[in-house]
Amino acid sequence: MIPKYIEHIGIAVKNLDDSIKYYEEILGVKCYNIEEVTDQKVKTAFFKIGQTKIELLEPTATDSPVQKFIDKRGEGIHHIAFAVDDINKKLTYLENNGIKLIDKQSRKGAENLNIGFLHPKSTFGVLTELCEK
Ligand code: CMX
Repeated sequence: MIPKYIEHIGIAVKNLDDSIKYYEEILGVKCYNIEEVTDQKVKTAFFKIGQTKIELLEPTATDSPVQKFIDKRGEGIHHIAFAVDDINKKLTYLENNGIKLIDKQSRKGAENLNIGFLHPKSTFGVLTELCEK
């Protein structure tokens, strides 16, 4: 199960507009997509840095997983996402190797990718996402 590259890094923020301003005006990277993922209760903003994206995540509901994260830990790195092929095969492989899955089967995520999350309790504290184009 070799990840191809880091697809994106997800960052939990309280306010998308304020954080976009920092990325655009201070770091100088352009936001190329803003998308609400209703299923995940987040509004996202994407930036490309080389092959890897930064995904800013603003919660859209009090019961959003990102709101829960911010309440508990504050703003900051929320997850890391690896690009893979054959995502469902990879999820099965991981489960067979004792990794706790949040998603047993892939589902549609932002940017129309097939995604699946691994539980941070089995990945040394890092919420991990697999993504397939
Ligand atoms: N990174 C690392 N650890 C995390 C975490 C994160 N992002 N989110 C929660 N945890 C830890 C908590 O700190 C807690 O640890 P302790 O028990 O030691 O305190 C434990 O995991 C359980 O956390 P919780 O706050 O009780 O939250 P839940 O169990 O309700 O949910 C999780 C945690 C990861 C299962 C849930 O957030 C989830 O299913 N996430 C996947 C979906 C998601 O995050 N969607 C938003 C992004 C979508 C997108 O990218 O488009």
